[in-house]
Amino acid sequence: MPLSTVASLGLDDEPRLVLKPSAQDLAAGRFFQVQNPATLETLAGVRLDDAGALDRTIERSRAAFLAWREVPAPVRGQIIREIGESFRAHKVALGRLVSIETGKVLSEGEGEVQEAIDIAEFAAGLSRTIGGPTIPSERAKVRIFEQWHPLGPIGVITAFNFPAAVWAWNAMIAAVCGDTVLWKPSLAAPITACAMNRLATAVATRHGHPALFSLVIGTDDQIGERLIADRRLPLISATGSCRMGRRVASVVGARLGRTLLELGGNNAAIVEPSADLDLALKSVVFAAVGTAGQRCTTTRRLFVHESIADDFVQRLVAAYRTITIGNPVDSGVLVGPLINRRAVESFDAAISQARAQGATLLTGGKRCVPLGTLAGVGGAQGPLPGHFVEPAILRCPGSDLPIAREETFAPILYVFTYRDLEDAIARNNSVDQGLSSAIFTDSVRASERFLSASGSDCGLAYVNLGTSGAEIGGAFGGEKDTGGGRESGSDSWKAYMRRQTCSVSHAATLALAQGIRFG
Ligand code: UN1
Repeated sequence: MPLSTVASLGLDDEPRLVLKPSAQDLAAGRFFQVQNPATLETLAGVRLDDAGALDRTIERSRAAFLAWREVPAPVRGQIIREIGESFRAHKVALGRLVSIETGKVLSEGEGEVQEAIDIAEFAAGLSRTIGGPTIPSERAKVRIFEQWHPLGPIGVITAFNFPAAVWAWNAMIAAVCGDTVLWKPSLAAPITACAMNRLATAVATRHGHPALFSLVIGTDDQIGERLIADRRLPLISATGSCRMGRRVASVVGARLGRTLLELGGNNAAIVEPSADLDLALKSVVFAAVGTAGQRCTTTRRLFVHESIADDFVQRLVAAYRTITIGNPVDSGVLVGPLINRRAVESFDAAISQARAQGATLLTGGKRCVPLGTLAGVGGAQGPLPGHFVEPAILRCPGSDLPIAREETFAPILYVFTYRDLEDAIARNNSVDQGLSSAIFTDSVRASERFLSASGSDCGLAYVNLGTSGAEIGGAFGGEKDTGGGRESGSDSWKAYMRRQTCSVSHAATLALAQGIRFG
């Protein structure tokens, strides 16, 4: 699936991309080859930045910030709204690019672009509403109020699995807040990053702000480490593994910078006997196998009440067997490939460990070679050489399985049974991560119990909806090892600004707070 299928994005003259990098450039680490994970075709070579380029980009972004912060927020909002319109105009091509680069099916690729459009609209609205409260002063003729100011150039590190939306959650909000944005995308999905950044930059440039958004592409050693250590970046927003988040937190923390972390999830769904089981089944299947299990919000653990477990699990297995695996751009395909060989190896290893720990493999769990549209040969069909696996369901004995405590970024669903809702909630909460959670029930009591202070301990809690597929309007993020950050909607904008508490007196004499008399 060549890049020419997304010609409308103008990537042909993107200076960072070459069709075929030379062997010397590859060996010297100047270029990196991006592969289509379904066909293994090389999509393009992407030029990597070195330390000097990073330094210049940060400097340019800092200088741009000094001008951008002076632009009134509602005017900034109009520019962001236009950027959203540009994403909308290119939605189909961008969605296709996300599909061919990350392996997610077309409708999910387009859905991700829709998230970027939505957050741009949200940000535009926000640009006329952000502000702080007025606080009663204990002194006469004194007014106390809070105001919010732009923070600076923001470093945004994203993962491969949402190469458009997660940047947009950060970038659109940061930009209306008056910040500039420096984006380090995953090396597994840098072409989508080039396309998104180009579209945003074209609009920003038309309005005289060519360095509002910048891109730095490189390895963690060359670029990532330098980026997080750089004091010119007051906030680093990072999405990825818990291991990566710990590193970011320690380096940025050591320089007393701010972090916004959105790390791993190990999300569970609870199916109560009172649930609408048809609805629960569909929701669990999408949340467990959508994006081939490569969302941080993927359902990885399922707790089914023992009274309905056998029947529900049987239906789940039957549903899995109807899932079409293939090239994600082909119609009818629901599950595409994993992102790379390493992901397949982690999938294999987790399945073997689960079995060694006593779980029974009910379906899937193997590598596979589906038929589909092949690389660059005009729609010819054949066996696809990419990183394909069959989504797995494992029935687990007892209440715990060590491997189920780990996040394996692949479509593996560990199924447990439970007797008491209290026990299911405790097990939902028993893992290190705390991103998303769901309960399926028609009982108000069960639902309220799940949502109460001693219920789910996750940042996201759903009732009669699966663990994935959040809308942009709410704050997105999770607790514990998920990192505690919140991005996207609600009041997440506060992370991208600095708060100033202002006290103003128009009294003729000095009055000190706390009743202090002095002289
Ligand atoms: C991610 O997997 O990093 O809630 C983000 C969801 C999507 C975002 C997932 N809106 O599944």
